[in-house]
Amino acid sequence: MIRLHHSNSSAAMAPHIVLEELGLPFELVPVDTATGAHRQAPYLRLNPNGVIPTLEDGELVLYETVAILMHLADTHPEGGLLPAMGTPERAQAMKWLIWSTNTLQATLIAYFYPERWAPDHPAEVKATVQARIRPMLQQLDEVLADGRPWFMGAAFSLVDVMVFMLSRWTRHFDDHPARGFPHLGPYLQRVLARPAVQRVFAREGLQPFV
Ligand SMILES: N[C@@H](CCC(=O)N[C@@H](CS)C(=O)NCC(=O)O)C(=O)O
Repeated sequence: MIRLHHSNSSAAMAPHIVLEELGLPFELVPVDTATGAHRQAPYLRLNPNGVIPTLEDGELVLYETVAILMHLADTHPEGGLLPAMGTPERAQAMKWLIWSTNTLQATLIAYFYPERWAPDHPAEVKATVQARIRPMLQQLDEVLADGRPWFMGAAFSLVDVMVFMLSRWTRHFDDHPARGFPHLGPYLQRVLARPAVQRVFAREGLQPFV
């Protein structure tokens, strides 16, 4: 049985969506961040970074959201969540997955923990993050401008899961949340409408708001 160490409305949303998209049996293991469970020894033994998510799949213990997504897609190729190995489409999907986590997600994290960057200036950190995120959202919007249904084209993929989750993290931005971009906004509604995403929102107790 696959076990996903999870908290609601966190980066665990991405593997949660993928598990639902693939229709796999899995167990959600709640990690209570309010009490700091992610920084205590039992969880740190699984993930020494003390961040969520972590996946257990048999003997395999895996952290890093995108690595978890790729593992699930690779072990369930029938789900078609990644293009075939060795193709230009696969290379582009890898590019976007890596960009999503090492550029978009890494920048967004400072918005949620601004005191870690400048303890005395959290408002300035949040403002800086929002300014830096804006061209990244613009970059996503430009890809979608040709009217493609999903980010990589005709097929829904792991890239959609990351773009959707991280776009949602901008929902409380002061001026330019992702949903306000002309192509990104309707696209996010398409992802939100997927039955697997709806099940995740219901289970995590989230409002249908991106
Ligand atoms: N690069 C990691 C980042 C994960 C991450 O930052 N998770 C957040 C939740 S969205 C977390 O656990 N934060 C708790 C903390 O930093 O104290 C990944 O993608 O798995």
